[in-house]
Amino acid sequence: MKTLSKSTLFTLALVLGAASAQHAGHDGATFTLSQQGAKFSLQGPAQLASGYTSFTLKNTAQAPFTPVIALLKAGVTDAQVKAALGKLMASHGEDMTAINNIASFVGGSGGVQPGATFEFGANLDAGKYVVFGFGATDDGKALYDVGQYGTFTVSSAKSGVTAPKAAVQATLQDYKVVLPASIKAGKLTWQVSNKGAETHHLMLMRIADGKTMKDVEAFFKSENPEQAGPPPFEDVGGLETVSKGRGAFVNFDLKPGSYFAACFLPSATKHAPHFMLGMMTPFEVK
Ligand SMILES: [Cu+2]
Repeated sequence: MKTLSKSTLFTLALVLGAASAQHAGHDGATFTLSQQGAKFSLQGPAQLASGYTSFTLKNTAQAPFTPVIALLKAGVTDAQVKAALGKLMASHGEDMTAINNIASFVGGSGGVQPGATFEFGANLDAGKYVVFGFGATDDGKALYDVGQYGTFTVSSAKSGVTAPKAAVQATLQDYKVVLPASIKAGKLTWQVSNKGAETHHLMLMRIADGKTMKDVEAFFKSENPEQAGPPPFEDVGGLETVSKGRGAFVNFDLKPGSYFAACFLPSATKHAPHFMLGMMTPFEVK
């Protein structure tokens, strides 16, 4: 009998693993980013059911992955999406008008490190969706032009999956983040709802021990934050880009301490990031 090579066995294990996951009634959708040299590839299901879906965004590439998922308005083409994203990049991320006109953001992550995975869930309407990495390579190529771009369709058939019960409600408004003043430590499911008119995200920052919200404000108000020393806070996770009327579920595992929740997305009309307009709310984890 011919011996199977190691790589054949590995491939076989992947195929069997995928099959058993499907047969076990796996109800989520996994999108995996891989990399070969300067080219990326984004693999995932072509079709999903509508209703609640949990997404797993997996980074097997060597660079951080910033995946975002959006529902396209009927008839919008990939070329139109890329043109709108091009305008957003040309404005250094400040003008979301073109992309907001054709797409409704469902959620995503601001940074999945190599080898890491990000999970979130959302209610999906039927339609055509895009999933893409936002940003540029070191030599200035848009990530969606080097393979970090994919599409999938959501049918009108229902997934039948119910959304998880959230322990924390966080509401995004123009321009306010509303959430409980005190949250229990440990892994909790958060429901993030965008009740504003603009596109928002939710970023969670832990304030350094011994520092306060006053230090955070002073840091942001300093003339040159890059030279003001290390920030008095650290990024502990978040949920990327959710359009008006949408919401998502995400788990955060926070240790005790002082935190703030903020939105750093830009207001094109007010020429300021949302946190400068009030979307920055302190909270305690106990
Ligand atoms: Cu915002």
